[in-house]
Amino acid sequence: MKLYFAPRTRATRARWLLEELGVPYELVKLDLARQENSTPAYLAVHPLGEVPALVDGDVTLLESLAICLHLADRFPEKHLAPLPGSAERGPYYQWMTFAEMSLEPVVMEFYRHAQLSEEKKADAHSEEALAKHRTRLGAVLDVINEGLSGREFLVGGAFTAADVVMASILHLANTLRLLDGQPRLVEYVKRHTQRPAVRKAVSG
Ligand SMILES: N[C@@H](CCC(=O)N[C@@H](CS)C(=O)NCC(=O)O)C(=O)O
Repeated sequence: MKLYFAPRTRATRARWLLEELGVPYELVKLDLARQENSTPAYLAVHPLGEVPALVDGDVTLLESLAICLHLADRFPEKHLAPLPGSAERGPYYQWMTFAEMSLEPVVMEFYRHAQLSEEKKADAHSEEALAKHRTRLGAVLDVINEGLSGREFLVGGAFTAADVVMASILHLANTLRLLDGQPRLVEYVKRHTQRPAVRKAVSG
């Protein structure tokens, strides 16, 4: 397997999962600042020039969520995904997609806002939009907080790929100081980002 990767991007979640699985893979690092993701060679792999992309045999996969779902299923003996049809499989899909479809978009609104100039940040329209996003974010975080009530992991009492995806996005939220007032979520992020596989996934 070959993972196309760039540091501090959504590709880290795929690399983290590969490290958790402990399976061999080739890492192809792209320097986004040098636009190595815009070469004809890479556009032939990912037509949008985004990372990650995973080549697994004859199949090339785009989308970090699809890559994580695929990798966790591909090595069932590693127990990083509940089996299809099991009671835990539905909640597993739920948390994977909740992280990607409900949490990530609102966190990205704050990420983009943080990149604005001070002048644009102070703009009334921007302030108003941010207030709306803050309400939405609070509601989304409350759902996750409730889901983690009395549990260490999202699904079935054990670490799964759903924790990789959720903790990755919550980690970004935490660096943006969006988890202030959510101690359970901060603790969840800290616990998961201290895993040895994370250290390997962000190294070198
Ligand atoms: N939904 C896609 C989004 C991929 C994406 O937007 N990747 C960003 C990095 S996080 C990227 O490669 N951007 C290209 C660039 O910055 O030039 C996924 O989850 O894989």
